[in-house]
Formats: sequence, C-alpha cells, structure tokens
Amino acid sequence: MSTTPHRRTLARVSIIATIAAAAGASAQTEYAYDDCVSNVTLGPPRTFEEFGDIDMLWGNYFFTEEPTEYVTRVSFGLGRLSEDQTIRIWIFDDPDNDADPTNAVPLFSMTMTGENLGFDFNIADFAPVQVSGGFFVAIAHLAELTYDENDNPGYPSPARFDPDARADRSWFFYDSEIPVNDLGSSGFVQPMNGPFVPIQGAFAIRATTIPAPGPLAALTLAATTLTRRQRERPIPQARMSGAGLEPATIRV
Ligand SMILES: [Ca+2]
Ligand SMILES: [Ca+2]
Repeated sequence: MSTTPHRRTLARVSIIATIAAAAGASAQTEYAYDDCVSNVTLGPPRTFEEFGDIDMLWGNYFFTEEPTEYVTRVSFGLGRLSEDQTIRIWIFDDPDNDADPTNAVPLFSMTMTGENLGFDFNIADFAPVQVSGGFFVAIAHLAELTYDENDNPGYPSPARFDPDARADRSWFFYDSEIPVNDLGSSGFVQPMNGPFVPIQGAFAIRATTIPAPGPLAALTLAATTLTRRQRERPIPQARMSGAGLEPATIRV
C-alpha cells in the first residue's frame, strides 16, 4: 500500500517540527551575573524632585560565546514600580564590543506589565533577536515622582540587583526621556562600579540565546519582523510565584 500525498505532507510537517524543537532545546545559553539572591533595589534620590518623573534604563552587558547568537528570552527581577507598572525590555548590540554600552545600537524592544516578584523573575519570550559579540539587555521604567502624607517627595526603586556579583557589566541611565539611540548622552550614566554607587552589584537581568533559529522559528522571525513595523507587540503576563525580601534600597 502506497502512502497518500496527504500523509506524506503530514509526515514532512512532523519532521520539521521535531527538528525545530530539537534545535531550540539543544543549545540554549543563559547569560547571568546574579546568583538568584538579588536583595538590593535602586531608584532615583528624592533630590531629583525638581526634575519630576525620572525615566530609568538599567541593564547588563554580555558577550556571546559564539560569533552570532539569537536572544529569545529576557528574565528579570524588579523592585517597587510606579503605579503605572509598564516596563520596556530593550536589546542593544554594541558595535565595538568594548563592554561599554554607551554607544550600543537598539535592536529590539517590547512593553509588558512588570511585577515586583521578590527574588523571582519576570519572563519575556519573543522571536529571535540576532546579536554578535558584546550586547546589552536592559529594562526601562518611568519612576514617577510621588509625595507621602507629609508632602515628602519620593520615587520607586525598580532596579533589582545582586550586591555579591561583579559590578562592571551593569549600567544604568537616568533622564527625563532616555535617548535610546545615544545612551551615552543620557543625563546621568553610571556603571554599577562607578564612583556614585554606594552598593555595587549586578542587575537581576538574564538573557537566553540559541545559536540559530530552527526552521519554524525562522519563519516566525520573518513574520514578526513584518508585524513589528506596524505595532509594538506586548507580552501580556508576567509570571508570578512566591514573594521576596527587600532588605535594602539605594538611591543614586
Ligand atoms: Ca556587538
Ligand atoms: Ca561600546
């Protein structure tokens, strides 16, 4: 008995799906500096009151192990957010691969609603984003100026970090609006080992990469690239579990 054309088509689809799944699972790399205990959060000092709301962007600089890889997931811990919990995830490529992201070029961004999950991570999955050598993965959030019952100004502290981790690969930026096409021109720029940082450390931000998208992912990437020109693609949910400790907050 011969196989019908219909069955041959189904078999081919099944094989492609299997190959794509195997390629996706076989060689994921997760880049991280934190050790899962990121117990300090960072936000603007109240002396910034005269500037009003502060746009923040903070991130980790990584080097790909292979010449080219594809970021498919960003995981990140958060501290206290503004009442508007919108955060934006950014991926930049650094053209000169010098561990300094101030001249990095934005490749991708998406918004979602973030949550302070303590030591747990918010997770964003998206179509593969190609990076080479040095790349910078960052979170942005508008730190809203508020006043307490005694009329004292204050800001949330959304950037969560691990004080035990290397500090030279984590950077943060403040401005009234972060100039993402020229990060170095931000009003305030600091690496986390900089002179204005009283507690040093690495942000709880991780990137997961694959060496190359599988055939199905490549199709998705092509479709996504077309879609992204028309609209932003928010991922609706931040995954939530557990609750964390908040023993320290710094204001820089
Ligand atoms: Ca690069
Ligand atoms: Ca650079």
